[in-house]
Amino acid sequence: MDKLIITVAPVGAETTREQNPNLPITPLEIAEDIRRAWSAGAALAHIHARKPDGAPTQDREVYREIIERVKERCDIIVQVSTGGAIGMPREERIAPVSLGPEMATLSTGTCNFGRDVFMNTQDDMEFFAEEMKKYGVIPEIEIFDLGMIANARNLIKKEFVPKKVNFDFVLGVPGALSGSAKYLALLQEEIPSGCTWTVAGIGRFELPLSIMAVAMGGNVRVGFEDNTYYSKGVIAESNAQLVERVVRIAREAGREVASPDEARQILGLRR
Ligand code: KMH
Ligand code: ZN
Repeated sequence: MDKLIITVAPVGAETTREQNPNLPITPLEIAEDIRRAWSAGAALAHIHARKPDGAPTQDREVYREIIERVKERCDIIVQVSTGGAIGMPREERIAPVSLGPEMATLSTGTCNFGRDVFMNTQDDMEFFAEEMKKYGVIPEIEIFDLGMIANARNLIKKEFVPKKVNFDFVLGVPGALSGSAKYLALLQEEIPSGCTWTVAGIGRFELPLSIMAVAMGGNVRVGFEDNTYYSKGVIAESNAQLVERVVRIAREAGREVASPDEARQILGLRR
C-alpha cells in the first residue's frame, strides 16, 4: 500500500462559528490552522476562503493571501476549491485557479446539497478542466454521487483530465450519496485503474470512513468543512485534533503517513 495522504479541509463554505467557535476565518487564521494540521501529519490542504464577516468568497486576492501565508509556514500541498459556495457562477468559482496552485477540485456532476442544488453541468466541468490545464493546475475529482464517476471517466477519455488523477469521495451530504461502507467499496472499484482515492466523510461518517480508507489503501480527508465534532456531542478543538486522530489510527493499522513531498510523488505532482 502507498503511504497514507491526509488532507485537511479546515474551512469549507458552509460551516459557521456557531457550529464550531474554533473555525478559522481570516487568511492568517486559516494559514495558522493549516500549519498546525501539517505539523500533525496533513500533507494536503483543501482551501476555501472567507470574507472578514465569515461569508464564503472565491476572491483571488483573499486566496492569494491565504496561499502566501501557508507557503511561509510549511510545504503542504495547496488545493483550492472550485466548488465555492452554492449558487456562485462558474466565473467566480474558477478565480483562484489563475493563481496557479498545485491542485484544484473539480466536481463531476450535479447533486442535491441539503435544500440546495450543487450545479455542475457538462459545460461547467469542461470549463473548469480547461482552465486548470491552462494554469498547469492538477485536478482532484470530487465525487458526491455515483453517476459522477461516469462523468469523470468521460472527461478522462476526452482528455480534459489526466489519466492518473485522485478522486475524492465526499460521502454523507444530505441529498447525495450516503457514507455507508458498501458505497465506499463500490466507488473505489469504479474509478479507472491507476487512479488514487480519498474519502471525506460528512459529519458522523467522517470517523468510520477514515478508518475504512486507512485499511483499504485509500486516503483520508478530515476537517471542519466536513465535520465539526470530535465525537458525538463533543465539538472538535481544532482541525489538527482531527488530523492527529487519523495519524494514530494509521499508526495502529501499520500504515505510514505521507509527507507532502511523498504525497506529491504519489499524486504525480511536481514541486
Ligand atoms: N461548498 C460545496 C457546495 C469543492 O470545494 O470543490 C462544494 C465544495 C466542493 O466544497
Ligand atoms: Zn470544498
